[in-house]
Amino acid sequence: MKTLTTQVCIIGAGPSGLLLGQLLNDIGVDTIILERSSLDHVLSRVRAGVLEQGMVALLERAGVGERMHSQGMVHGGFAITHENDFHRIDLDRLTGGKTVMVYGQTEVTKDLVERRAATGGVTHYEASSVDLHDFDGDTPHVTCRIGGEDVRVECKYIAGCDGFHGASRRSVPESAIRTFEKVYPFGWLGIMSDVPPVSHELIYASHSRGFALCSMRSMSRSRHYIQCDAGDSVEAWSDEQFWSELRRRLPPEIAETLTIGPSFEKTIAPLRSFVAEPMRFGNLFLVGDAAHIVPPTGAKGLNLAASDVNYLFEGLRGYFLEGDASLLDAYSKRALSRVWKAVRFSWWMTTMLHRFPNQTPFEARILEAELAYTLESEATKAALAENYVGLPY
Ligand code: RFL
Ligand code: PHB
Repeated sequence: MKTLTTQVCIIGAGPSGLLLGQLLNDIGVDTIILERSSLDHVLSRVRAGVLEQGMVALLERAGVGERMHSQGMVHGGFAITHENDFHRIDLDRLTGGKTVMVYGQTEVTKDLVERRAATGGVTHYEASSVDLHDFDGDTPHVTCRIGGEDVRVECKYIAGCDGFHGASRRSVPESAIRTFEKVYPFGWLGIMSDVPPVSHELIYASHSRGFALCSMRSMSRSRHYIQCDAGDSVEAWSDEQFWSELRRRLPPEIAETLTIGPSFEKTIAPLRSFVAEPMRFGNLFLVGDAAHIVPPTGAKGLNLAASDVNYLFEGLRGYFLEGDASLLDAYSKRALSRVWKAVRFSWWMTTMLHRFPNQTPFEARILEAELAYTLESEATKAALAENYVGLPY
């Protein structure tokens, strides 16, 4: 068995693990990242696209702002359509000058991977059988297999950044953890295609046939989603069927200008809300999707991962650089307070914009009134905008 030693062992090289690793690296705190998949696989995943200003600031601080600022797109608003009506949410005006950055998670990950390599950070890809030990005691360590060799990583703290299906949360005894979950009775079928986006801003479409979203990665690459049945399979949807269904959910004047083309990625994501409490167990901290999941409607998952990283980074910096553990002790409370507000916002957007099977006529009318009121009132639009650009850290 080979033994490695570090200050913080990070499980998972997704955006949470890489961002935390870089921020710590830059202040001289030593980290080792253990990632189950290959680097190629990590860089091939297509996920989020909308970054809040808090996350943009953290990425700048981690030294990866340059490509984001040159290739990402600053959006001062987005649209919500309701059947054939079009409403613009002017984020800039409603929030007093705040905006979001449209820049793909895949690109964020790539920038962080490159920066870690350039600054000498250690990441072990294809680390299998990752197992966490004694995080409640004095000798926290992680064991795994890397390149056919058994490895033991000894550390002071473990950061569980290994996503919803990772090993970290599962290694906590059930009696020590409380979970909250809501599974929505539909999914999102998403495609990526090299066609220009239908509009220069995102369009969230609420329609009697179901929800749809027109998003983008650049002015020549578009990302579209449609609400689909929970049990649907990707094979059941040809590109033609996808585009035709999307068109039907958009107001005609928008549908007419939609450019279609072959998809080069097509996946179905289930929609769920999930929170695990607390987010700290002794010397183990859960971060990002390892601790919570939100449905993508509010564009909050990746951004929540970033705010967790911010709180944990502040705590670890206090401990390692100043010998002060107070912010580390406050991690779970600070993170969860922001997490629940984003869980609420994501649930609200999802409920208001989707069609639910088995909805009673009463519930359907209430949700119609909710959407109509939200789009009519300056006060509710301001609340929507404030949450969409991201609550303060
Ligand atoms: P990740 O990205 O899942 O990374 C976890 C990493 O851990 C590795 N891993 C392990 N490593 C070692 N040992 C194990 N046992 C391991 N088990 C797993 C995995 O291989 C992986 O590399 O979690 P992280 O870093 O917390 O990041 C979270 C975000 O990825 C996620 O919240 C967002 O993608 C959610 N999301 C969106 N968030 C937004 O803020 N804005 C959006 O617009 C947005 N759109 C989306 C989304 C998620 C989607 N899907 C597919 C779920 C759109 C979609 C379709
Ligand atoms: C995306 O571009 O993938 C995206 C954008 C906004 C969302 C969800 C996903 O709310």
